[in-house]
Amino acid sequence: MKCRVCRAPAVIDVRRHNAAFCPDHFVVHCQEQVRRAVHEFRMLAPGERVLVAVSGGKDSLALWDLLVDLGYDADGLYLGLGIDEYSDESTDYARAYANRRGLKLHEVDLADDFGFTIPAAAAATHRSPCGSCGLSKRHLFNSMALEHGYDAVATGHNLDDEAAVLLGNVLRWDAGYLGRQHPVLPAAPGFARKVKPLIRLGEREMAAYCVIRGIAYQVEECPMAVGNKHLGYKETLNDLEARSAGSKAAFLFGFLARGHERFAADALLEREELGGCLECGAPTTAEICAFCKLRARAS
Ligand code: Q46
Ligand code: ZN
Ligand code: ZN
Repeated sequence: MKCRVCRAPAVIDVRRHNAAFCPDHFVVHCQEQVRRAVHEFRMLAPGERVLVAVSGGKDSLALWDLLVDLGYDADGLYLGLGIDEYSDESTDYARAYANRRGLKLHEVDLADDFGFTIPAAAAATHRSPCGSCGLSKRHLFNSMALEHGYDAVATGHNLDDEAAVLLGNVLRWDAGYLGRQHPVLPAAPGFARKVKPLIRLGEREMAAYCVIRGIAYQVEECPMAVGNKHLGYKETLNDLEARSAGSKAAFLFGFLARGHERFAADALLEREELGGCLECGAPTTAEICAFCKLRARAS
């Protein structure tokens, strides 16, 4: 296996591109893919300030690294979820990376700042922890971005994540979610722009990127993910990909090119019916937003 660019021994092959790379050219390949995604979907303009949602895992740290190296003004935000040692370790990885590169990391802690943890929220609501977790992340990344004047929030969702979410949405034909599933959600009153610059890179590529760049990250899966449907969708797509390289990317990018716009109106309608939460001001269809309700129940 030789590097496609320089013919030196390759350390990773990317089957869907029919290519292999040496360490240096693999890093260039990842940068190229992010540059292309940002450009193609008009995620960020030069000079804009980005808030990167950092979890301490490979995707978000690789994303931060790539954006900074591509010249973006990118700070991080770490959200402490209170999931035992998993969260403690994840905090350490996020801080260590920020320190090493001299980058600014904002930190918000659910327990210290809002009086609850994700396990407590799951117990109080009798629902899956991931529901409360996703809700809290969306709410707090958005409110921090607005409060600190960032132009966009960037998340580390990669090709595998987005294809798995798409499969779940298609299996239920959830029109609202399909309309919102896009690598860029534009800003609107009460909403910061949301972007997903890793959409052209797979999970395996992000792990390799971190190893090559010497970025230490949380390798453990979140203990609350067990039995999560999302993991099953990923496995199914990996089976398809093993039989036919490129099917995952074809599924996702085909939807974005030819399917998404058919659902976009459903998602826009939902946004128009929103007022401000009486407690925190966030956009909501009710008097009190879902995050403030969760906080009241769980704390
Ligand atoms: S962190 Fe949160 Fe994930 Fe853990 S509780 Fe579920 S959603 S699995 S990305
Ligand atoms: Zn090379
Ligand atoms: Zn609220």
